[in-house]
Amino acid sequence: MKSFLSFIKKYDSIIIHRHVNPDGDALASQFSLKELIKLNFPDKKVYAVGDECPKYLSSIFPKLDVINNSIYKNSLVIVVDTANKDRISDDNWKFGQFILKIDHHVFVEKYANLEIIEENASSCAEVIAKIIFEEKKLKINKEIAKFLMVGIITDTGRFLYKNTKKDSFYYSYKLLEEGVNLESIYKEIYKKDDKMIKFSGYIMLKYKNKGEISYIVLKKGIEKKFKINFNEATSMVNLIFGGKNTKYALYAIWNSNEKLYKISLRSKSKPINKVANKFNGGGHKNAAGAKAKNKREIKKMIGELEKNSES
Ligand SMILES: [Mn+2]
Repeated sequence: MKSFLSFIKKYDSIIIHRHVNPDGDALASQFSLKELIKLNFPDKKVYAVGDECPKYLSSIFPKLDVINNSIYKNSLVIVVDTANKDRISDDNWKFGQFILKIDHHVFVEKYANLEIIEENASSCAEVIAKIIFEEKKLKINKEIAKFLMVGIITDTGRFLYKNTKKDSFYYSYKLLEEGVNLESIYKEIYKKDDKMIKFSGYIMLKYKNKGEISYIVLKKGIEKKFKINFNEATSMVNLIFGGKNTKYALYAIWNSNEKLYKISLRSKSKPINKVANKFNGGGHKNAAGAKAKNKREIKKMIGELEKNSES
């Protein structure tokens, strides 16, 4: 952890990246670090870059920075919440003078000069909170604490998922001590509009079961039918994961930009990240992502999950 600070001290310009299609934890990690560095080292220039923030989080996080590429060669680049380099939003990350990774995903590949990975942490925000509270000299404020809280809340599904551990509560306690208002965060994140409620209903009605697997392969262009965007239509996998006989869930949605199915996988007990690795993906033991070119590949993936469940 000491080395983390020494690198921050060394650079006047710091650019923070995270994964594509950012979730609450990716943005929380990015903006908490940005504000943390600005607060403790006011002379430094800090930027948070990447693709668009999803609508449901846009009231919580500030706007992303758009920067000139020439800044990179003298900058420290920090990549948060991203296990493999293909998932980093904005290819310019590699032009940084020094690359630092902070993550909590299962290790996939080394792409940074220095990697701080805590596989047992619920979220990348929890890793950052740990760094802050262990490094007693760092100042924190309510805004930073709020961002970190959002990261822990969203990655643990409000302290519901299996990645919720003692430390998740310990650091949440420390963050609440900074004056974070939990109720207002919940209100901001979990407000739903009617379109999303109807889309949720559709998924719950249409998903199928095969043995211990619950799955749904959404029709191409389903977003248009419900007047929602791709990001809103993605990551609804937990809706089909609750059945008492369900041990695995697979949620497939067509990504028309990449021309492939984006798959979310969940497992209640046995690890599925190895299955995800076979299909161009990766992630955690119980929650992972993968890709498939067509329905035939999705069938194969379901076959692999069945094998996994027998082994
Ligand atoms: Mn995360």
